[in-house]
Amino acid sequence: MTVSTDRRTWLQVALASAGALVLSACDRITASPKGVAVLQSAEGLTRRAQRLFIDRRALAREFSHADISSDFRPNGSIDPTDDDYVALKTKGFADYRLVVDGLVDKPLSLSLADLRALPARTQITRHDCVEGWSSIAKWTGARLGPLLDQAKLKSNARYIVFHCGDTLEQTLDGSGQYYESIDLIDAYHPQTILAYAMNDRVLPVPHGAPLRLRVERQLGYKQAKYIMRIEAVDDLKHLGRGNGGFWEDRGYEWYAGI
Ligand SMILES: Nc1nc2c(c(=O)[nH]1)N[C@H]1C(S)=C(S)[C@@H](COP(=O)(O)O)O[C@H]1N2
Ligand SMILES: [Mo]
Repeated sequence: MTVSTDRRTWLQVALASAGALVLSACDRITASPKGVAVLQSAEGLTRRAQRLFIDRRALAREFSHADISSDFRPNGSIDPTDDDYVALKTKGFADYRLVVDGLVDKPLSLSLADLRALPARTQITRHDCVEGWSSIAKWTGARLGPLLDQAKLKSNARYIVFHCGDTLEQTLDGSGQYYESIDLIDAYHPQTILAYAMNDRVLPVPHGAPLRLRVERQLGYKQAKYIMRIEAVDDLKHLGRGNGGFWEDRGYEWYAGI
């Protein structure tokens, strides 16, 4: 998959810029038999390196108006046929409510007007899909951090789950419903927003109307569209097939950082 290639390239850059310090650490690692096993596991090394070098709180690059893509293509679900979603869409999302529940002291049920009244952020960012395409758009939405503060996360909350309105794969057990999850570092990242507008217009259905996640330090499949419910949890095992997201349940990595 292109992700791991990118990560290896990134790792080379990271190692090169970290210079002698890392090289001497690597020399020590290779000197021990256990160290060789660690180095043979590219995945293990990548994870370790990410923990060492990535500042998870750094901002994703922002672009100018001139950079906005005229051909940002919608991907995955583009017009959900699920009954509940169709009913909401038919009424122009007037009855839409975002439910915020799980490990919170104050569960919320917010209309689009409520969401628009929350602290907002606008950003022009690049969306990178693992399929190998990228597009730039301007997103406006409610910042997730202040919203979670309003719901008062309990101290044992560790992940934020996004339950979506679309079934991407028809399965008997319902595991084909799209969902995603992020940790609290990404949830409180200043560029993490629940977007209701794209390129200064109401978010269109193909791109996730009425509400989609922008979590700008992550790959495309983490950008959950058609968000119906946000749940705070301490563990991801009870959701879907237990890996924290629709694509994660089908083999993609949960931490899709870029
Ligand atoms: N609910 C939902 N969210 C989703 C998907 C989906 O199929 N359903 N596809 C994901 C993938 S793989 C990508 S690349 C982006 C596509 O966003 P776009 O349609 O705005 O281009 O949405 C992500 N979020
Ligand atoms: Mo994607």
